[in-house]
Amino acid sequence: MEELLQQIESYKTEISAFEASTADAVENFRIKWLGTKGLVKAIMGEMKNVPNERKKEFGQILNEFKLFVETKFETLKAEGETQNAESNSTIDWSLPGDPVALGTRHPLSIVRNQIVSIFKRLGFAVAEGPEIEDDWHNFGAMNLPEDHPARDMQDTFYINQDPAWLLRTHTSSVQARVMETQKPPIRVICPGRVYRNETISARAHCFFHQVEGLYIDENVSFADLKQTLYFFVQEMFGKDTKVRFRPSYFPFTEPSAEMDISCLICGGDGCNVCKHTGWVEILGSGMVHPKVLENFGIDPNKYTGFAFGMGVERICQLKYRVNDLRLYSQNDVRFLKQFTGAL
Ligand code: 2NL
Repeated sequence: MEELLQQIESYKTEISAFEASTADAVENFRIKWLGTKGLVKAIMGEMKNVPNERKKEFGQILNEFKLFVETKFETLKAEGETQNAESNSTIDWSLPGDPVALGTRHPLSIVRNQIVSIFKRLGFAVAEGPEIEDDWHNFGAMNLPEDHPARDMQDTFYINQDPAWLLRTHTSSVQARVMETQKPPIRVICPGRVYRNETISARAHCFFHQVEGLYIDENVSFADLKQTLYFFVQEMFGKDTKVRFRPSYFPFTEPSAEMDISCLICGGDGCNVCKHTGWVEILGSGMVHPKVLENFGIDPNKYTGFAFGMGVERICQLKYRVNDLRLYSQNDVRFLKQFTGAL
């Protein structure tokens, strides 16, 4: 009997000291004390062990205790509700939200997308292919002789020598796969990453990005090549940009030409970027070599075509004046977050 009274006193001390900061804590209080398996029920169950002459006295103490617990519970509940009401009223729903930081597109992606979208408007389809290639699609089909320096271990990353598996050195291998599976007329552009065995520096990297184009049909002429690339330059660099073609050599085109544009930096007056010539080279091009057409069963007497290839880094360098190729692959946020182009 005395033990029970002591127990009730210590319960009362515990309950008086109890504070709830969350609605969950209030509910846990209810379950612990007032629940069907709670401590109030449990101590009431002790009534049967109390001697008859003290039952009346003890019953009164128990009723008081129960009321004490219920009052505490109501207080806790009321406190929680006023807290809620207060915190609701302190929220200013008209305040602007926390800004979500937007990422930026990689400069090479921006420029690649611009190039691709210009050629799409001219009716070119986009084709992609594997970065790991065989010797035929990368070199053989493109009319590169067995002893061509580009085939050297010094220049190309070989995965396997014999048979040769390698990292493509240009995206022409994708056009080769297009010619393999499609009949003329063919109009494709092939954007992608290519690999060369170079020592990394500001001006060279072991991988870079290209967009190559191929157009094969009846009566495709060098004039078509010039006008198509001229249109591209005007769209890409602005209406005032001038172009010039210089004779060149590639094993896969004949004749071949490199195209220069008037220097964007100095407007042709002469600066470091154009090495004081007023012109900067932006792409290589030419009429598809008859041997290349024959390699895919396309009759060079019926069909002709032009092709071109450009480096995306080079064009990006001109548009954004990036002076070190390594910046493109270092993923330094301070560099990347400067490019806010939408494409
Ligand atoms: C350059 C030069 C060029 C091609 C790429 C090509 C593709 C086929 C057939 C013939 Cl399937 N040619 N591609 C032609 C001329 C030049 O790229 O300096 N690129 C950065």
